[in-house]
Order: sequence, then structure tokens, then C-alpha cells
Amino acid sequence: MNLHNLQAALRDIPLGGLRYFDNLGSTNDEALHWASQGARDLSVVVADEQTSGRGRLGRKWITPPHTALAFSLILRPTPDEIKYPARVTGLGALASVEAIAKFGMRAQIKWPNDVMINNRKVAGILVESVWSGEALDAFVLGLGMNVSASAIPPVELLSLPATSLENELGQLVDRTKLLHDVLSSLIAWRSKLGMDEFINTWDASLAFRGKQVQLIKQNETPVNGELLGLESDGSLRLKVNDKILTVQIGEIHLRPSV
Ligand code: BT5
Repeated sequence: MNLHNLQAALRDIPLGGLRYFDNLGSTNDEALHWASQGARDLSVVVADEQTSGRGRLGRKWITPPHTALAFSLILRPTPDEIKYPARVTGLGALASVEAIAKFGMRAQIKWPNDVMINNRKVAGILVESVWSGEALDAFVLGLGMNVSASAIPPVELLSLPATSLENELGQLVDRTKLLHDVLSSLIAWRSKLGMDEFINTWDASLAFRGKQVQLIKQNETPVNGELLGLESDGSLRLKVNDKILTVQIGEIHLRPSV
């Protein structure tokens, strides 16, 4: 991966700007900084390797060199994105599922931000925001996807089983073409973010629907319930002891009940 072949591969994507690094701490950090300095809508930061990639809640995201997709897209928020901020995480997940579907492989979304193939995590999304006082200035949508087997971290660093696209497909994957497909799907779905079609398609890709899951919130007793689906704002609906419980995207882990 290099700037020249990225520019060539992404020439039909209406990017606001493109920054590429062989090696970077975190593409989200770079994008947050760039956004605060006036980056245009749809500016993207891509790294071949991340040395301090981040997940949610201070967790680490591992991106060894030459193995993965790691990028952050700056979105100057539309009225729909301001209204439904949780849908921005769904946007990254949906674009990943759609790009993977091009290989004939069905991925699912473990709400809110994990993309799974055959119950193993292949990608994760981290959405952060930049504020100017009270006004939301930008979203930074960070996406990491394991492409080759060497992207998969050692098992002791994982809270969920992990996989890579090449492991699942049994064939080599061109990372720049994959990036192109994820971005093009993301931009297409972005224009539908406020529509029911968006929520319905996200909902249709949810993992564990109709299954018993456990919600784990820091310092609280886990809650067990049946996963019913999404609310229109992107929060999750569960049936717990015959009552409907709605969970916002936040400090929640979700896992199948054993
Ligand atoms: C995520 O967090 O899954 C969001 C990951 C977002 C990464 C992208 S890469 C580009 C951009 N720049 C960044 O700095 N971040 C974004 P979370 O749901 O909190 O999951 C984190 C957990 O996933 C870790 O605690 C590990 O258990 C596991 N993990 C770490 N690296 C992994 C990998 N390469 N593949 C699979 N699982 C991984």
C-alpha cells in the first residue's frame, strides 16, 4: 500500500482529502486533529500499520504492517447524522458487511460495532466526535479490518475469537480495492442514513437475533435477554423477563449467553 496506488484506486470516490502513512499511532487521532484544523467532509486517513490503534473505552486495536485495513473517515455531519448519531457506527458496520458480501461471504454485525464472519471478529468500528463549543463539528469514523492471517492478534489479547478476510475466503484480498469498496458502500449508505431502509438493512445483518445474549456494563450485574432488533435511533431492543429493554450505544458489551 502506498499513496500513489491509493490515489489511483480511489479516484472515483469523492474524497475531501487523503493522508497516507506507512506507520502511525492511530488514524483516529490523526483524523481528529485534521478535523479540528478544518479538514473537508469525506477526508480520509489511511495507515498501513498502527502502533497505538484504539478500540472503544480505551481498549487496544492491533494493526500489524501489511496485513489490514485501518482508516478514519471525517464526516462533517448532515442533519440526519446529528439526529441519529448512533447510526454513524451502523454506517461503518453496514459498509463492511456489504464490501465482504462482494466476495460472496455473509458477515454479521454484533451490535454495536463488531463485524463478524462465522462468529469471529473480522472488523471493528470506532466513532468519535469533534465539538466546537456546543456544536458537533465532525464525526471521525475509524474502521479496522483484518485482511491477512497475520493481522489476527494473539489469543491472550482478545476478548472475542478473531479472524481475517483471507482466512475465511481462502484467497488473497487486495487491500486498496477493499478500501475502495468499503468507502463506496459507506458513501452510498450515508445518503440513506435517515431512511427506514438504512435501519432495516442494518437490522437484517444483526448477529444473535432471537437468541439469548448477555449485556455487560462496567460495575453492574449482567443482564440476560433475547435480542429482538434495533430501534429507529440505532439502539438495541431486548426482551428481559417479558419486558422490553432498550439499550443505547455506550459502555456495553454484548455476548451470546452460554
Ligand atoms: C473496536 O473496539 O472494535 C473498534 C476498533 C476500531 C479500530 C480502528 S482502526 C482505524 C481507527 N484508528 C484507531 O485507532 N481505531 C480505529 P472494541 O469493540 O473496543 O474492541 C477492541 C477489542 O478487540 C480489543 O480489546 C481486543 O480484544 C480486540 N482486538 C484488538 N485488535 C484486534 C484485531 N486486529 N482483530 C480482532 N480483534 C481485535
